[in-house]
Amino acid sequence: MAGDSSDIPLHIPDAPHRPGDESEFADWPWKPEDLEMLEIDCSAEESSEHAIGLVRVLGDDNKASGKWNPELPTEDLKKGLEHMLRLRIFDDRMMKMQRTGKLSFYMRSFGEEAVAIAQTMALETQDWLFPTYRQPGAQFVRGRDMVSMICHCIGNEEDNVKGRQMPVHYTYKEGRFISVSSPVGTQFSQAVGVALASRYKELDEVTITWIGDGASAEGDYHYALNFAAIFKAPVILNIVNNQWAISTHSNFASGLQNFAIRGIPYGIPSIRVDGNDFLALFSVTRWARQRAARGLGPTHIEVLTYRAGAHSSSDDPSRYRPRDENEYWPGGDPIDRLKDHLISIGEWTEKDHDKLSEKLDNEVMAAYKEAVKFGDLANGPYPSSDAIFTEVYETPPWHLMEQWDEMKKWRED
Ligand SMILES: Cc1ncc(C[n+]2csc(CCOP(=O)(O)OP(=O)(O)O)c2C)c(N)n1
Ligand SMILES: [Mg+2]
Repeated sequence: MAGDSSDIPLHIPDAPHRPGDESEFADWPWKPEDLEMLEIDCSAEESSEHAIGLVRVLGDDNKASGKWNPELPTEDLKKGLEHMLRLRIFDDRMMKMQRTGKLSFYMRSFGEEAVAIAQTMALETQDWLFPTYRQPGAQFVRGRDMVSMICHCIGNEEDNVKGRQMPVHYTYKEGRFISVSSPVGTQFSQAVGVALASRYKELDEVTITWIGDGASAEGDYHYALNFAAIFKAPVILNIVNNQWAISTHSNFASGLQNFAIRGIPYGIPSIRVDGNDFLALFSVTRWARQRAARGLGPTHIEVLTYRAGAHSSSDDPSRYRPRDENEYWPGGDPIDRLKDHLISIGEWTEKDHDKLSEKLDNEVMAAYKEAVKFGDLANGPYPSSDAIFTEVYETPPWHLMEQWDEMKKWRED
């Protein structure tokens, strides 16, 4: 381990497993029956057990039990399964498009599909979403058209942000899905600001935001928690601990092995939840929404999961972790788990699953064909370069006008 063998007299954490090592994760001691439902007006201290433990609903056999079981109608479970499968198939196709030069860059949500989908389904449509690039699935829940998402990823004429953002850095105004920011972490304090505005205006709106384990080492995370606690902002603050930043293990982002309990000293009730358990995620988020809506303030949630794929299309995880590590993750795969649950209650079959996969694959392919009618990456047409200067200022300041004129001259040459 680098921390033990280095000449530097500092402890430099290393990842538990590196390429060539055998991955090993300790078995989870947590069971769905462990934790009681928390009182809606509980204090931060009263949530300690929930921050140290793990809220689960689906047990090792994928049967639902325990006090946190949200008792969702089967139709909602099927809808959740469909959205998760849609996202996985969409991601796989888009990744292939990137590898064949049809997209410049891509990021998958592989292994984390439950997070944004279950959590957004637990909210109301007027609630604000401040996501990272790892929560595009929320848009499916809010009804975004896949053609529009692909046009954005290509950056063609129909891209709703006109090429100003990297692929997968979506923005979807109609669904209150705020633009993903490339500098990681900024959304966390912005979300608290919007939540405070909703409270100030006495609107029935809650804000949810997510940050990665890596980005939670930044100041933005701490400012957000402090402001949210002081002003009792109606906000749900999620840290998605998927074990990795890019090549940096989560033990580089916190001196603790637990991210949830960091909310307690700020005075925020904090819960750790199994991020691959659709039902547990739904339940914890619905509880946090009720708290926020009743004026009881923020909730801090660690979503415990594993980034099963590469960080992005520019990353090769086999350089820094065992290739098959995701297969050893004790939380399994979120799609398989909800699927097994539905099969166990007699509401789903392997055949239904295959049929749905085929339908979704056709949907994705048809959407891609439709999207390239508005321009492909190689040939365009692309948004006008004027878009760099438009729609930010009502009247652009003189120095931007000068640059704009310069660009126009350069374009004419
Ligand atoms: C402020 C800032 N620093 C560094 C980067 C480069 N970068 C992009 S994503 C990333 C890792 C983030 O990891 P994490 O927060 O755990 O999110 P995950 O990708 O695991 O979802 C880094 C270092 C960036 N985009 N912005
Ligand atoms: Mg991470």
